[in-house]
Amino acid sequence: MDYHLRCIECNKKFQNDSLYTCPSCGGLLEVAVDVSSADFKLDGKEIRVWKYSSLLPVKIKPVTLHEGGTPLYEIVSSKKTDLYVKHEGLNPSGSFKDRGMTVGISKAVELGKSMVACASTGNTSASMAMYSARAGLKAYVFLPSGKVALGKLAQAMMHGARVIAVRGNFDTALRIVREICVRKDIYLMNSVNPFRLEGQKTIAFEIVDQLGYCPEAIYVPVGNAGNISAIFKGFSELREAGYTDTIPKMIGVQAEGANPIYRAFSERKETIEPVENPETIATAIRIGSPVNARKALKAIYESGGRVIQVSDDEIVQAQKLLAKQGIGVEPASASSFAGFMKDDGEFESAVCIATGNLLKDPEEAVMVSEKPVEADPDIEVIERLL
Ligand code: AN7
Repeated sequence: MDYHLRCIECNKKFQNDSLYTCPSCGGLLEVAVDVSSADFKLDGKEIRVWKYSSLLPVKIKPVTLHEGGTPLYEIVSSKKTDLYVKHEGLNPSGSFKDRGMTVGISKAVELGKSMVACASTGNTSASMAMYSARAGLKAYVFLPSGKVALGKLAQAMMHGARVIAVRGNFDTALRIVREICVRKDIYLMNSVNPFRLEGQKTIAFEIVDQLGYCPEAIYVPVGNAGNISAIFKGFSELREAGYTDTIPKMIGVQAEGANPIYRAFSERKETIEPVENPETIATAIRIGSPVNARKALKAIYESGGRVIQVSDDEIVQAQKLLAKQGIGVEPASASSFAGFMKDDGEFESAVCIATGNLLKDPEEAVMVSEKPVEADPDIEVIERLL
């Protein structure tokens, strides 16, 4: 498949896969793929990331842990919409990041890199640690100290990454890792890396593959804003290749305490003002200065979508409602459903992306759930407790 990197700001084209941003204007790059190469059928069969390899810009045998192919659950809601939840928490490391990582780590190997790094609110680091272990690469992870959910930290540590807890928030950690990657020739795996987003666009491919049609709206939790950009790109490619006629409205959902994209959208702006001290129970999206803001805002405007903000309370309520239907997700992942519940958009069909697994943040789950009842091992006493 033919592809090149293209700057989303100045439109310049590049054939050098090692770039992250435009050498001439500093803009974000995207992978422009030749969609006429697409040779998969959206027939609902054998769904996983590498089913769509004809549109994935990797030239070697990929590093894979069998990612993608996540279930699309029909769920009951109070609205008239045919509603589905795509449970990305059922990927190998428990989040959607694995889709990007299988492509990103394969690209690292293809480029001959031996070291990779990322700043992370947790899930990127867990996924990167896992895929680097698989590929035999050295992994360096930069986390906002004390602000990463336990399950994610455990994964990064167990899979052998070198973990550095930076005294600062995610935005600070990202600034540092970007500089370190340049100094030390380490390959950067954050979503400023355009190849990561290529993997994540397969969420769009899978939705149409599973549903057999293109839904009217997609609700996506937004933190660093890579995923919503990637999903929009996926739908755009499907339309360009003739698989669908329409593109869903991309509806971004942010936490009230970390809402720079919401604010920009409310004023119909193309760029964001960073939120200085982002705060939310959904630590995964506790991000004040999203790198992919420009891509995400384009996706939202071009698709006729919008941005909704939700409170921590609304996030927890949504998490509990999903849990009641057998779908266990971490707080950030529930924000998409919280946004749907709050929205007055009357769609015939919609998909909420649940981005990460309940087990990622066990401390939050314990904190917001009914506590276990302690009891002596006495049948009569225990019977009365039921
Ligand atoms: C569960 O792991 O940024 O808008 O460093 O873990 O593409 O950033 C995680 C983000 C949503 C937001 N849901 O996605 C990281 C990180 C979950 C997440 C998001 C994240 P983007």
